[in-house]
Amino acid sequence: MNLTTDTIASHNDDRVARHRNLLAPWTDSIEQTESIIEKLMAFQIAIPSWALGTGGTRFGRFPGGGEPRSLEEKISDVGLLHALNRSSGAISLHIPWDIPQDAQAVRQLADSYGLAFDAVNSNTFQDQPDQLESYKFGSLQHVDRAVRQQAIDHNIEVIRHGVELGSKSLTVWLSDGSSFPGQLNFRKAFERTLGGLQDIYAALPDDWKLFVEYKAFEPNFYSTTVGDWGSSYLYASKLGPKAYTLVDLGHHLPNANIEQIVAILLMEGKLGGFHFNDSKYGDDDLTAGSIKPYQLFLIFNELVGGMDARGMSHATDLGWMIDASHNVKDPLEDLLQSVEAIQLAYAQALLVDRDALEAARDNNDVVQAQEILQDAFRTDVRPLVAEARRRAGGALQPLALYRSLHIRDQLIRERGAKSVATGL
Ligand code: LRH
Ligand code: MN
Ligand code: MN
Repeated sequence: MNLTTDTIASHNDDRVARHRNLLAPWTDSIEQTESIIEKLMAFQIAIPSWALGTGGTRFGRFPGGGEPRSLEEKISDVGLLHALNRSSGAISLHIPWDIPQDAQAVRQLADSYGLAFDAVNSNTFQDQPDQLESYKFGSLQHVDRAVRQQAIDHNIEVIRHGVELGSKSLTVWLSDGSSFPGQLNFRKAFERTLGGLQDIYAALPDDWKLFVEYKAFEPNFYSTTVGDWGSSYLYASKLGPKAYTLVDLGHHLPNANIEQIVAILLMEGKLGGFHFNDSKYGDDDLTAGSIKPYQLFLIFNELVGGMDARGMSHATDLGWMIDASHNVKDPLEDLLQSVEAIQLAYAQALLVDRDALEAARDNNDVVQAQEILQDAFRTDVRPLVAEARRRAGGALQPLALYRSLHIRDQLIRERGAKSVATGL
């Protein structure tokens, strides 16, 4: 599906007068406004290849039709999102759900849409039909050396695919853990897992990063071997300077203070990237910002403050990615919503008066500190995000344009009503 610049221009022409009215109050503080718009234009959020189909739950799946049937069609879907919002300029692959047959051709295709390849992800949480050993009792933690070696070899194979595509990082999420007390020797499981990660780390190219993603629960419900940011940090520290912690917002125990975790990891130079989503109960993988938008803002507040303090670039120094699932929504619509929610939180965090906030903190002025944050959070920054999109060549209202063009109907006609994308 290709979206022409003319289509976007005519959509914008119809809306630009109203948009300019909404933007008018922002011209009073022109320097700050321009600086925020520039930062938003540079900010890209990677789309996971496995979020382009309807995910479903373990109880059922209700495919909406027109789902991508191949890696090429997944790239085309992300290309479409990027054409609409100019902020989804990367795709993250999950191997073996996505195996590039001809890496050069796949790379060229992505390039034609202006897409880069973000982190590649390994999968040792499912058994594949042709595999010798089973991951039923874990992968890198497994008591059997042969299982561990199979998982190590798989990760090295994933790095190889990533190198061919121009990716620069590997995300390792392990479902390893135990379901019942007594099942596992925690210390031995940790040591075996560390040994496996060390072998994978040794295979990383010099300019690559390894992201260790943690998760407190599921599919094991008693213990997880990389269960929290503390253990991920420990693995990353023991591995070396190319290893970092990856924070998936849905992987914490209820009410965890994620913004504090982010602040500390960033301070230690060990925050590598994000999987953005939202949740009410567990790893619900809902649209970013749909349940706890204030939390998303508070996380961005730490990111902006912490990254600026370390002189890091918001555009390049962290891996920003969505990790969501869609049971009842059109995946492409949901992804447009998530990207916008992330940009809004970022823009609001850029509004925070950091000097005033520090002064309030130093004076123990709790009320003022809270007011400063809430003032930024309650500001409607939608015109800024829309303006950044317009200047970058995107649509003022991506979702409205997507709907008015009946893109899902077109995809169903092209790919069929029963196409099902690979993924969870
Ligand atoms: C695990 C997870 C991890 C996987 C993805 C499919 O819950 O967040 O990032 O790779 O889901
Ligand atoms: Mn994740
Ligand atoms: Mn998850």
